[in-house]
Amino acid sequence: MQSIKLYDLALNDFEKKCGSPNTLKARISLNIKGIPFDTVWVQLGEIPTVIPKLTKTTETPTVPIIVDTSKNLVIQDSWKIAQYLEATYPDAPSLFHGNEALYKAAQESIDMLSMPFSCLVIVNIANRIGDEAVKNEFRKTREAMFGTTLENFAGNPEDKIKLANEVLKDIRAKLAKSVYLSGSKVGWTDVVWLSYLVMVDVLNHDVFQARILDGVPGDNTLREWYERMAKYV
Ligand SMILES: N[C@@H](CCC(=O)N[C@@H](CS)C(=O)NCC(=O)O)C(=O)O
Repeated sequence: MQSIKLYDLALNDFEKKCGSPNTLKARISLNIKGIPFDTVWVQLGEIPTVIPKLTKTTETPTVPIIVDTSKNLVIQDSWKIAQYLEATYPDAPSLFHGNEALYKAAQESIDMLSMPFSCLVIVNIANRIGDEAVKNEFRKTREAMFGTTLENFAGNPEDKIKLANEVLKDIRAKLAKSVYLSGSKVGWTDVVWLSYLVMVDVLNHDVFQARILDGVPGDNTLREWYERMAKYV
């Protein structure tokens, strides 16, 4: 049993595969740092009861959280988890390479570019997020947030694949020149992009493999990086 526990989002029928970009950020960060941990899988419907018991705050309950039992510490939010790991394990491979502000800004830009990737998975998430009551609640809250049905929000998959590949042009160009998106060493930009791409791989596997990873004939830069990063997922 490890002293660090990562609370991650369970999806129906996925046999302990993580498909949430937020929890993936925490998972990949722990793995880059080489910190052993146990995963506690939580259903979406359990988050409001399980998480506040641990965080003991009034903050809206979400995953990921990590619990460090050796220090009696609970940290909520993927960014705060990365900051905690960076500060607590300075000798392990770095996530921010001394420039946290730059990486925070990079994440904000990537989050804004992530829409076509989310569109490619939203209906699949809605169908796998828990029992019927949880699925209905997920659909209701998201449709209220988007102001339309999930299917309308998802739109035409061909359009979203095209948009996703447009967005990835810069990423491919960067990877043609450097081993990692963060430069010569792996870092937070790799963590964030990998999290979004693994989400699509887990939730829309065939489209991801054939149309995104191999989306540009003759260009293997993205696939080679993705395979290089697989050990951190
Ligand atoms: N800013 C947070 C966002 C976390 C978040 O929204 N997590 C989702 C799962 S991906 C969640 O727990 N949602 C709870 C709910 O919708 O009730 C982070 O980066 O950790």
